[in-house]
Amino acid sequence: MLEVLNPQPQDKILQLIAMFRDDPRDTKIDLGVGVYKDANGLTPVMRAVKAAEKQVWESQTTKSYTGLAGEPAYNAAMVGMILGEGYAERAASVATPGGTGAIRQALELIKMAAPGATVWLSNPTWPNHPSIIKYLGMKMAEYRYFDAETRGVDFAGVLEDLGRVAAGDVVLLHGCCHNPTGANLTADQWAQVADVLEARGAVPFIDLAYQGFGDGLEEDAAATRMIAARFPEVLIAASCSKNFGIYRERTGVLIALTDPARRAVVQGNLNFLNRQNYSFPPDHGARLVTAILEDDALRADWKAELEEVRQSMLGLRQTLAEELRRATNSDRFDFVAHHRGMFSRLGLTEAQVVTLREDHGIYMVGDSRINIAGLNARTVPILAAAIAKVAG
Ligand code: PLP
Ligand code: TYF
Repeated sequence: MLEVLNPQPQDKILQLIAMFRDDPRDTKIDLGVGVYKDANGLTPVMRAVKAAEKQVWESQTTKSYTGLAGEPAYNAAMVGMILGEGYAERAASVATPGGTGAIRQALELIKMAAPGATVWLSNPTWPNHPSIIKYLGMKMAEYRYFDAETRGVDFAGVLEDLGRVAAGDVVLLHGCCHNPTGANLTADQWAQVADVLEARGAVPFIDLAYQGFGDGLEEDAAATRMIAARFPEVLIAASCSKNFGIYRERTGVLIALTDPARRAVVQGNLNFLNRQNYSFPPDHGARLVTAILEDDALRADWKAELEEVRQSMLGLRQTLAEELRRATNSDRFDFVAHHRGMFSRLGLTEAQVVTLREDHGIYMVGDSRINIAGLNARTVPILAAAIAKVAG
């Protein structure tokens, strides 16, 4: 049986981890995979997460199964964090293994409900989006998103392409902190996108993996909240990997907003999908998140630490843009300071990315996406000088 299997393409982002590890140079710099790192290059367990783990360890009396949808308290806390108050009647939700699990379950739900629908993806997008859609045998299309010249959003392209979406198609939008570009829609542009989707009769599907990493916890949910308020049906796949720093706990949620009259059936279908794929979702990370969001002191401390993380990335963006100005004697990399989230796509060629890796030991994704959090005060000028040398 297994002899018929062919090798599968590897994830280019994850491949970089091994390449970096195997590079013997101690000057090497890792700007690859999207994991937050502090000034010492560490990905610490957040203070509130540690405290919540202690609480859980002390108070947990059983590890028996939870519900198929996960703990109701987790789902409610996540709906509250993402959407605010007022969605209990409209929101069906399931805990999932990470944001990826939520995306996968959302796509399976779409496949069950609308097998002929096309899922529209931004060009570019996170590579796992097209990969999972292809694996599920679903139809997909792309809308223009990134302007290679300005390194901002090609908004005319976005509107033109979304203007071709058919009624019932699904449009996947990054709720904030676009991966891989770092270029994001303004509030006004979001409203225009909503107008187009509404006019076309499309269903918005929001991937929210970086809430709190862009402009702030509330600010990063604003677009999702606007969409939730305007559309009768919305899918939201959210991840706690980054904003709670619990990557390996696999903690996410899928929220399906629907008419209150259909909520119970939609909820039943989400439970069904969990059961088909893995029965009960992981609980440990979800339990920590619930403990933090439900406790005023823990929540305040978590928010404070998340804000420190966000500010440190903003500071790095600012100094990198300044160093690049100096090193290239131009303002053409100023966009780095305007991007938001962990990533910026620099707009370098693949050959330049290879040169940075081979000659300078600087590792970034092949499309020239850098993880801002991989930098620190010492390495920012090194990166700027190397970019100036390679692309100046
Ligand atoms: N969506 C995007 C755009 C991402 O960058 C990520 C990666 O972290 C995810 C979803 C899901 O992440 P995870 O499955 O680790 O929660
Ligand atoms: O884009 C990133 O770097 C993160 C982490 O298969 C990631 O989203 C990358 C690849 C992958 C899973 C997570």
